[in-house]
Amino acid sequence: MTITITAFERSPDRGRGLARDMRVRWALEEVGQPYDVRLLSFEAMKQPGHLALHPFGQIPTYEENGLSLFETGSIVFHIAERHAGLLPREAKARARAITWIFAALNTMEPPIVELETAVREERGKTWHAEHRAILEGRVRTRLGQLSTHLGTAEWLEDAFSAGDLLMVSVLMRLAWSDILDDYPNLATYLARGQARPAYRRAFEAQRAAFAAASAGD
Ligand code: GTB
Repeated sequence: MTITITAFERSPDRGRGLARDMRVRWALEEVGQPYDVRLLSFEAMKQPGHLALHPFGQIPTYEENGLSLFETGSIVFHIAERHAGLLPREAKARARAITWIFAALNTMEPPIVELETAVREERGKTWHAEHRAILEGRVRTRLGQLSTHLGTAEWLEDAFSAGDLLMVSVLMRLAWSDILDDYPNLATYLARGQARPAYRRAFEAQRAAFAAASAGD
């Protein structure tokens, strides 16, 4: 069984782990599944060949034995369901871990991405500071709640799960700011996730792909 994922040929973050193929690479590394990567230019992502795999013309996609998937939540969940290591076996613990997948993507990620987008795209506007403060307030509300839940625990539930993988991946998106400094247990949680050997392997693979694509420049 060969698994093939897609990723940016030249990620705008220069392979620093922020593009979403990182989540899929990390999940595959956690469960010990080898994978191939098809690197795509921005133009190729909008061509019919890729749109047949991903209706929105984005990365990552996941292909395995005639199945093709898009959306990192769905892909990570699929991997976690089929291989040991990312979801507990016991039914209630498993349901809780799956809940954290949705919480990371539906509750935490939208305000974080909204803030990041505003900071990137609205800087010159006269109302930017006011809008930014509103968006940052929403992010801080969620971070405060998450921080309270986590407390002194290592992971969101008893053991590391796909929910933690996605939550850490979402919190990484605040790396451009110092917001997490105000939530020390979340900063430690993020560092704990990024210290996992599977994360390091995935990060190195993504970085190497960018370096190889840029070698001839
Ligand atoms: N909901 C989808 C999922 O989770 O799979 C979102 C997929 C998505 O946003 N893909 C982005 C993409 O293909 C790449 S990850 N964008 C190109 C397009 O839409 O045309 C988003 C991303 C890109 C770059 C950085 N970076 O350089 O820091 C960070 C995140």
